[in-house]
Amino acid sequence: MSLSPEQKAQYEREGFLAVREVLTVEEVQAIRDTLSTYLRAGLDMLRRGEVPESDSVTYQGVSIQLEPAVLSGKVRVEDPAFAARKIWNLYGNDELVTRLVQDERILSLVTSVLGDEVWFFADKALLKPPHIGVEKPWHQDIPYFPFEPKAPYLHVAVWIALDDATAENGCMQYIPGSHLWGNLTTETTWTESVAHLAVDETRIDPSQAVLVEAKAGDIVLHDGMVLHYSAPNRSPYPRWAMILDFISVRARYTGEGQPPFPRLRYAR
Ligand SMILES: O=C(O)CCC(=O)C(=O)O
Repeated sequence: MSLSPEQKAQYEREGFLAVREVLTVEEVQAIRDTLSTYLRAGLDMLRRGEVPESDSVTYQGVSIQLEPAVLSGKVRVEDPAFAARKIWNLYGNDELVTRLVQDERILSLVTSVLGDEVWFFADKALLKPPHIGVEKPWHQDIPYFPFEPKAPYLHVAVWIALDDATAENGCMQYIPGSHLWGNLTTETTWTESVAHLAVDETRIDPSQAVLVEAKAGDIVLHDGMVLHYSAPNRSPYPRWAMILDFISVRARYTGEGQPPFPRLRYAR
């Protein structure tokens, strides 16, 4: 499943690329079931009408962040699987996601854009539940992470659609070519209880944004410097996506000591 020369050139020019039908319906369902199991167990208190004091809880090493409307008590959700904004840190805690990170199809896509050797350093699923899913403001990814330089072609996010993602339920939006504009990250902003690293929005013309609708099982690759955004979900449909973050071993780790991440290769 490596990229064709045309796909690679498109990715390098635009900073993102949709690759269709990578995971099967059954594989997507298995990931959704796994996430639902953690969400239902980790947020079980919601069924008793109790809301955690802090915006995040940890269950079996997996972290879960509530949607602001649930945390504030404004909205009560029957099924805890549709109460969270984000669930992360599954790699190493959950067998299915740990295998997914090492999946040949995914490593092949990642190494076609980053080169043969990479670190896998983060997983997260962003869940945008029906009606209450908040927006993710315009941002670049690398400024969030302990790597230098903040430059293109080092980090790739593998964004896996676990539902059909549409304009209505908050699909991804990108400004083509913006991965070449430098580091525009300026300050921390908030969507109620959720913090974000925001960019200088005077540099963004949202009419230039390309909306990338995706079917469940499609993958969208994006560069760590490309400007991207997703709208709030006001629709009755969930928009779950799993995101796996990889970085080239050419990047410099700025945390303490050696990078504590698995170093992965794809044998072509
Ligand atoms: O899935 C989303 O809505 C946003 C994802 C995102 O911003 C990211 O992967 O950096």
